[in-house]
Amino acid sequence: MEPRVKRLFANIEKDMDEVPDIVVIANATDPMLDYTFFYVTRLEVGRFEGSVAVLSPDGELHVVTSLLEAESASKGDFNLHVFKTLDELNDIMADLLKGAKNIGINGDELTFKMYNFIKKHAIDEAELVDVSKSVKATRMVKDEAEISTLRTACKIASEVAELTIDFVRPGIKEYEVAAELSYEMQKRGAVGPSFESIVAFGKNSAEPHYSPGDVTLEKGQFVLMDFGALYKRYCSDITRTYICGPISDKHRKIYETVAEAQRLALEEIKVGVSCAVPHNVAAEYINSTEFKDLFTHGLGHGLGLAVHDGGGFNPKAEDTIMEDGMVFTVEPGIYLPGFGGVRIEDDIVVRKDGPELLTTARRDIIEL
Ligand SMILES: [Mn+2]
Repeated sequence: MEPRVKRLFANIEKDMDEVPDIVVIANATDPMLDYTFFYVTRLEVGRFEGSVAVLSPDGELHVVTSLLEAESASKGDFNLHVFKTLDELNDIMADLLKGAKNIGINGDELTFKMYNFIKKHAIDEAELVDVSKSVKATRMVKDEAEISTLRTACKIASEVAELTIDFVRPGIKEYEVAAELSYEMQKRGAVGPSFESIVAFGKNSAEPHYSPGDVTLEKGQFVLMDFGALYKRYCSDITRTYICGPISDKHRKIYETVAEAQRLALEEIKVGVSCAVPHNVAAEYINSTEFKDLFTHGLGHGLGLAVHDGGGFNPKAEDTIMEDGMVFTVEPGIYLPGFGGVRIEDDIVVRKDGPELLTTARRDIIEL
């Protein structure tokens, strides 16, 4: 019995009129993998392309995979079906889908090819129904095992963020810093970065999704680094903005405004509060300053197996109410085109009385 499967069906029961007989989660080819597969199987190692998980309301879990992944899959606690030939795969699928008239699928993360694969093996009268809303709600609330893994991913990123204070100096290039971030995270146990690192100097820091280039750091520039560690499939996501001195009044004002917006937003994070509130509080504060309209994105996003793991802090999230164990980023920013930008990003767990900070790197204004 897998408690995560039970939780998914409990959410389906709340969200839908009819509970499907089974839910089928299917991976296509990397990167078109449904991370829900790894959520329910808890498998930390292996790629599992073309693998399938079949979930039942009683919490039972079946996994179908090829011989290539048999060794990795044997570490899991579920009913394992390994196929060697296509005929064997067809037989296993027909057997697992036998009698299911109503089959739940994760429409948000299922490719058309795998949809047809499920349909091909289902009985003729079977109906495929989208349960992605319930999948998202389930994965949004992390259990303590997930939070513990996220804590390690965040610790690695935090240590590396503080390390950059020692080696980022005028003359270094953006891509050199990006390489150091990856190297230092992997030296601390990460399997790699959780996404392509952003390292932006000077005016480049005004582009929220900039890619590091052949750009040399000069005095009087912002140094914005947005990166994260991938650890046991879980992602951290941190942003620190330092200033290659001297710090001007303008640098200081932007930095302190973003820091205050983040502080105000963090005060609004607790169980029972709407996910729109922290964003609105941060945005209203920034809009009350000379930097009006320069905070151009949502305050944060869900974090877990994916860097954007469903849900977030933004004006449209009004109907999502914070629950204990939800994990989000909190990342206000101000972007001045042609000059530069500041973003400060931390990862938090929603708790009853306030946020639990997972990232711990220094957040005060730092001159390099
Ligand atoms: Mn982020």
